[in-house]
This record gives sequence, C-alpha cells and structure tokens, in this order.
Amino acid sequence: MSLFLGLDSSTQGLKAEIIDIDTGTIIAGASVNFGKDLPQYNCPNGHLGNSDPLIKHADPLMWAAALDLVFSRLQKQDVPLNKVTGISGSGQQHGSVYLNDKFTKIIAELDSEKNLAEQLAPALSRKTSPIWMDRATSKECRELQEKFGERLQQDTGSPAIERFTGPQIRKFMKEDSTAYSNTAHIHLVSSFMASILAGTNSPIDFGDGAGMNLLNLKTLQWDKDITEFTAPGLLKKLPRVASSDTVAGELSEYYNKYGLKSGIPVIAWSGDNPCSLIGTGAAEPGVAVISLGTSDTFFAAMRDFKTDPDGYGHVFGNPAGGFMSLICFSNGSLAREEIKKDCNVSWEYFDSLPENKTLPGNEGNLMLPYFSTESTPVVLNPKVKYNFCADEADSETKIRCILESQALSMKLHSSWMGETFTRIRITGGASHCTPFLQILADVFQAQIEKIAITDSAGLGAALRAANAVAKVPFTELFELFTAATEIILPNSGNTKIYDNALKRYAKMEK
Ligand code: XUL
Repeated sequence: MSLFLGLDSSTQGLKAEIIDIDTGTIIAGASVNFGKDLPQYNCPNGHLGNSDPLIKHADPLMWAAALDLVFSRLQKQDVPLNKVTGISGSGQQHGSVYLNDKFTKIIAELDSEKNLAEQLAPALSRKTSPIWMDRATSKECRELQEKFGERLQQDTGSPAIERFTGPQIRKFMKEDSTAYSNTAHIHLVSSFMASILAGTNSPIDFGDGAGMNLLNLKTLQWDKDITEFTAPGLLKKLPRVASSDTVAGELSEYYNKYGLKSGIPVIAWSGDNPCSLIGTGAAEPGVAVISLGTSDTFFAAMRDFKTDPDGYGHVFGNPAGGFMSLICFSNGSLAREEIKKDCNVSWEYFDSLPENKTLPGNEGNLMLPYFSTESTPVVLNPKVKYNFCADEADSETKIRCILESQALSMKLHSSWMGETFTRIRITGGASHCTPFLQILADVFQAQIEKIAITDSAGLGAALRAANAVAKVPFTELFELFTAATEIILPNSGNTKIYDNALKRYAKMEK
C-alpha cells in the first residue's frame, strides 16, 4: 500500500482524496462544504456578501477550519492515515491571504490542543481575502496596463486581469497602506494551505504563480519592475517561486491528532486548473480539458509559449513542465442554473434535453449568457441577451440555447491556442449532462472523453504528490488513474450547422 493525499480547496468547499498507487484506486475521500458545514463564516457560496457586486472576498480562517474538519471526517472513516506518505493540494486560483510577522512563528508552533482557525486569527493583517470572483480592480488593471503595455502579457502570460492577484494587491496597498505595510507575507490560497500543513512558509509554484500578473514566465522569477510598481516592497512579502514538485516542508506535528504521520513531505500546492490538467491525464499537448464548474474552464498543455491576442486567455505553468493555456468563463454552472430555474424544470429534465424536441443548431437561437460579470469576454455590467423572443420560447429551446451558446463561446475563444483538438477530456459537476457533451463533441468535432472522477483537481494534487515523492512518472500514474470511462463521438453531419452558428455567435458577441 502506497498512499498519497490530495486536497482540493475550491470556491465552495474542501475535498480530500486518498490514492493507493499500488492498486490504482482512490481508497477514501471526504469533503466539507463551506456554506453547509461552516455557516458561521457567512460564505454560503464561498464568499462574503457585499453591497458592491464586484467585490467578492472570503474569510481565510474558513479555509483553515475546513482543513481541521476534513481531517476529522477522514479519521472517522477509519482510513489508515498513518500510511499516507506524501501530501499535496490544489487551491482556487488568484485568491490571496495577507499575513503579519506573527504568521511564521504561529505555524511553526501549532498547538494540537487548539484548532487552526483560532491560532491563525492573530496572524491575519487583512481579515478577508479577495477571491477569483472579485472584479473590483479595473482601475488598477488600467494603471498596470498603462505602465507596462504589451510587456505585461508577453512576460506574465496575461494582460492585467481584474481577478488576478497583482491588481488585487495593488488595490489593497492603495486603499489601506497601513495594513499593507503590516503585511509580512502574501500567500495564494494554495501556498497558504501548504504553509499551514508544513508549518513553514511554502513557495508558490509556477502553475498558480502565473495567475498573478507578477511572475515573469521567461525567467520563472518574480518580475522585479512589475512587483515594485504593483506595490512598493512587494517582492519581500512574496514567498519564493518554485517548480510544482518542490517539497514545501514536512507535515507539522499538529496533524498527528488526526492519525497522520508528521514529517511526511508536503509538496507545494498548485492552482486548481494546473492540478486538473494532471488529474484529467492531459499533461501532454494535443488533448484539451473542459471543466464544467462554478466557472467553466477550457485548458490544455501548450506546445509553445503563446499568448491570446484578444487578451482573454491565460498562460499558467504546467505542473508536469512547460506551460498550459486556460480560458475561464465565469458564467458556467450558475448560468445553467438560472436557465433551469427560469424553465422551472429539474436537473434530470435539464440533463436529458429530449432530442426530438429540439435539433442541433436550435433553429438559429443563440444567447449571450452573462447572468453575472464575465471574464471571457470582459462584461462588468452583466446582461443576458437573446436573438429570439425568450419569453415565448419553450424550455427545451432555452436549455439547448444556453448549452450551444456556451459551447460556441468556448470554441470561439480557444482558437488562439492554434490547436485542432481531436480529443477533449471532460470534468466537473456538469459532466453528467449528456446532451451538453454531444453538443461539445459536435461544435469542436472532437471526441469527448469522460473520466471516472469529477474532482480532478484533488486527484491531480494526489498524483503530483505521488510523482514528487515516489518519483512515479506521470505517464504511469495516468494509466492507473485517468483512463476514459466513456467516449462521445462527434457527429460529422453537424459540422456545417455549428460552423455557421459559430459565425453568428461571434457576430452577436461583437
Ligand atoms: C481561473 C479561475 C478559476 C479559479 C476557480 O483563472 O479564475 O478557474 O481558479 O476555480
């Protein structure tokens, strides 16, 4: 038995996956939902309420409390936690945690009689953490863009992006300079979680570090000029940057109380998308991944470093080496849910979308599904727009409309990657929506491959731990854990219908 633990600290909760690489199985798992299990933190959807809809912050102590809770849940299942030989994790990207100079001592001396949240509370120099859903930094993005122009995207992989950490830090520095100067460390969600496990400040890995507008992807170092302009003195507050297989430290004695063995290696955590690239077995170029979650993401390992001329796509580090491209569509599951609510149907009905009631192409009906602010393309004043009279349309037309429009948007905005993907792996909550998978297969004319696990970020984290600690090559781990369970073939008869729909969608979006 060779056990590795992968943790996935996502927007809505924390999940744990324990894998056995001798048998190629996931032997146990546990999860915590922030809204349901930790209501005292007032983040029912993963963030605090705010009168400004552009502001989305969370309580970082909730993420720490979830760690205690997920371990106690694993312990109750009688899992041989003492046999786990390495841990890594995945964090929602871009979110940042602000800590004072007490942090290092506190995590080095965690007291197992107390819980994590109460011990970490005095270490926060900022009570809340902006997360990836925050869009309140347009001004700071403009300032960064004016100062660095094209170079920002050429060197950091993305133009200034509202949710990215650099603009968020700049806004904090401007609005609360005292709290900023009392900040000794700024961690990402990923490196914060790794630090509290390892009892020492963890590095930020290339995968997640690339989502900050601060990391120079040509040198793989923090960009001195960009960090200094973003916020004076920032370089000193950032942890070091390192490759994704770096040992962040040894598991703190604090976790012995859950039956884990202190001293085992904690591998640097990465972002959820880089981890999902691994957890879906798509670390090599040529295969794309669509992750259908709160936000939908489209990503793939990159053959060559390339940036999106439209500025919507991003370049992150591929934990297996090299880079990955990613496009994030904020109106993912929540937009599908809005249509489901509007149609007053169950998820079972939504997910079955009777074929005989609507046809591919949906008689030309399309929509711009911006129920909330959107990142691809940037929409800060969300408005849903139909090219037909939606009030008079039946449920099936509206359901097909959102699914086809979302698939067309993915096709449109992934063209800069310059790859004709013939295989697309699918993951995330909505991957059981079979009609959506057929639409994606037809729009991309690619085979859609379902995999057994929906928590690909957690599995990816566990596989990264196994690769870094036991030195098992990813190719071997993929054979064991990420084989396709179902393949949906494209219908070539629908190529023309969707090529035309794509042209119409592009025009409508413009
Ligand atoms: C990616 C992004 C989201 C978050 C949360 O750029 O913002 O995918 O990582 O999942």
